[in-house]
Amino acid sequence: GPSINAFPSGYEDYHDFAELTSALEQAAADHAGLAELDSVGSSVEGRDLWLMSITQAPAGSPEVLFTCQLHAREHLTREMCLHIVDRFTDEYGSDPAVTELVDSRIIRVIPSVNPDGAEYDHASGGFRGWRKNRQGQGTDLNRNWGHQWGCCGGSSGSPSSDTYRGSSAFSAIENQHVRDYVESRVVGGTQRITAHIDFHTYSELILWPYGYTYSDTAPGLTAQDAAAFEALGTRMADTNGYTPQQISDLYIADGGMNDWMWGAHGIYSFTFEMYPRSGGLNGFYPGDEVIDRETARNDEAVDLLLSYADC
Ligand code: ING
Ligand code: ZN
Repeated sequence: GPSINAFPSGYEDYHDFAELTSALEQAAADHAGLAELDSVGSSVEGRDLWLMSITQAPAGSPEVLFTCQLHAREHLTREMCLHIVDRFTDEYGSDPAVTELVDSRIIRVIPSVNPDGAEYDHASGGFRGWRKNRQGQGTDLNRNWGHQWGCCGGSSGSPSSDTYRGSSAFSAIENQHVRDYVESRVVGGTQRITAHIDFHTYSELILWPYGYTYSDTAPGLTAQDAAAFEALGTRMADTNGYTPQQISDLYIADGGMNDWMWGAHGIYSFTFEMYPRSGGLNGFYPGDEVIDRETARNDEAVDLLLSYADC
């Protein structure tokens, strides 16, 4: 496989899989009745795909999903999801905004959709720059979703490619489990999840569907829908300083998670590309001194999405 590179700076505060697991178990134990830890299934190598649910809201309240680390090397996103878990548990009852949201929303957090790739990337003393999962030569989990899968560009049919789309839509086991979970939230014919952010690094962007086409309208995406995405995306960007745009304004990419969440389920689904704004391979490995600042940077945007979730 690819060679191992030295970390550019301090890395100790990032959570490896064992540390992620114990942090989530501890948060659930410390906040029984507020936070519940489940697994939506196992990765190719048998690691749990953890799901934390946080709520004090009545059953039937709007649900909002946060997913992190579809891409192995995007380690800051795992810390982002952990920060969301910590904030909506530790600050419940003391921070008024947090309390109001937890009282009226069901918050769902999947901190690592690709734990195998993350462990592989994270070799002792260095990193590999690994993006995909660990099934065969690896599938790009953000090119394997089943809305217009492989239709249009930005993905590859070659298993050695970094953007390999897999042998069919949802051929990646991790995506099957997340798909099945999202589909399980269709209750009485209604999808309970109304909004979603998929966190990636890097470039400091807020992105919305579709990625498979340059057009801002397409089957299932009216001009009114496109305007709603742009309005909410722009409002969130005003809070964190990211640049708001449609996915395909960055590049055409088919099989992405946002396209499926919107196209198949009508969920207001965004991608946040976190810190830094630019960089080469080292852009995936900021030192751990940025974790607190760059995760808290998204607090207001997360709150905005949660408060819009009944629209
Ligand atoms: N960027 C995303 C990627 O998967 C993206 C951009 C977002 C594409 C949403 C498609 C849909 O290529 C990174 N850094 O992974
Ligand atoms: Zn990514």
